[in-house]
Amino acid sequence: MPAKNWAYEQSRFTARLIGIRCTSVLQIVGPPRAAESYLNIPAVISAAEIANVDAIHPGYGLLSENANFAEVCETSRIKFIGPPPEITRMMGEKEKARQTMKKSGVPILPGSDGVINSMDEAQEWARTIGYPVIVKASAGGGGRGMRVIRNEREMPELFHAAQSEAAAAFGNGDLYIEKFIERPRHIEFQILADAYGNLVSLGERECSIQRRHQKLLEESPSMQVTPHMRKSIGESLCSTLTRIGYINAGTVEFLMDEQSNLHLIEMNTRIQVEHPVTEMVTGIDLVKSQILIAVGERLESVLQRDVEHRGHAIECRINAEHPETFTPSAGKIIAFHTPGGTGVRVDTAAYAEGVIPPYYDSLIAKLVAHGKDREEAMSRMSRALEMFIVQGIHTTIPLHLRIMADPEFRAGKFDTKYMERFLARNKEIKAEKR
Ligand code: MV4
Repeated sequence: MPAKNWAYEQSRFTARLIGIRCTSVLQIVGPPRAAESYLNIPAVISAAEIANVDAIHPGYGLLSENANFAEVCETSRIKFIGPPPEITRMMGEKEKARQTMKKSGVPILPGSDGVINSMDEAQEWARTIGYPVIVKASAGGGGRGMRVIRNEREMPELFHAAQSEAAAAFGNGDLYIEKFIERPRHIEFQILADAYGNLVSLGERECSIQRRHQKLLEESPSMQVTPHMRKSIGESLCSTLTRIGYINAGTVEFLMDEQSNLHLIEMNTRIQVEHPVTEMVTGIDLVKSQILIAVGERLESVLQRDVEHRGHAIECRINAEHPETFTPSAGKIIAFHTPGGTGVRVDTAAYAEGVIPPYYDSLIAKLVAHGKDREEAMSRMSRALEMFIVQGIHTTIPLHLRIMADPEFRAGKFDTKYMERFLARNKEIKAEKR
């Protein structure tokens, strides 16, 4: 099983612990290609019925934010571990989500009020907001259907490009427009909500270290978020999400501008790959919480006043990829040895002699280090990366070792353009060594 389904794997353990019937449906869900198995709703439902499961934890990608799937689960009397389908559907319409959050005072970027369908409207909004602006697909995500527009002359071409890309990719050409932030940091807030209107905010994660919209390393807390910001953003998120009846774990994405202001951009209604850093600093098991919430338990053990943020945690995504070219590296693992020790956590399903199939995301392990402060987390991470042995396939371990040693990273001076700079700089380092 790909490690990207780790939340699913974790949930199976928890389900067994709390006495829910739980079976691995992976053998009967279908052929390896995701389109024929994990993304095939009838195949998943059939497998779940054959296995007589009570609930489905959808993991991270795949059907985790598919409202239709959540509905089919409910009509099949299988509990979908996630928010009600109406909420998933609304949050999937990014512009609607944005307006909903704006109404209750969560800070959003200056931008259009609703979707824009004509170029004239786009020109008008851009003049009001001021260039540069960014047009985004309302049904989008992961950077598709987005264009940065720097002046009025570029608008016609780029507006139409974004529109046709969105229509082709999502079957929906709706666009909205926002002020463009030049060098943002990507910071997201974790929340947890039960079915009785109890909400807690579990602080933020810094996720700026990414390449082509794929995160590589995440940490919590963010060095740029003050206790006051954490509290005030957390409170406004909790009140908004209570009002709309949000249930389950949820992640709210923000961009931080150069003046350290946070602006909401979108919300994810699933648990995310990087949730372990929040678990490490808060001590709260998020996947277990999701399951307990789904079976109707109250969030009594997690009161906002009891939530503590202890120390610092960093996660390195160990991908089966070449560390320089990032080309996927499928195949048989020859040797596999995971590090351990105080403050080190490894989430993986990989093992020696196991085969990494070419069909899925390349994430094979998450290496998480926790320490009393960022320095200690970094030094534990470096040591753990050095001890981690994976032979037979390429991994991103050497890349993470370099990042840990990078003065810019160590100083916490980064934004979403960090990896571009890092990779340019490290080519030179290698050339010098040769
Ligand atoms: C932005 C932005 C700058 N200004 N919005 C990219 C993916 C999508 N979720 C949002 N994205 C961005 N939205 C405004 N108004 C820059 C990005 C962006 C980005 C955001 C987070 C992490 C990495 C990124 C890489 C390139 C662009």
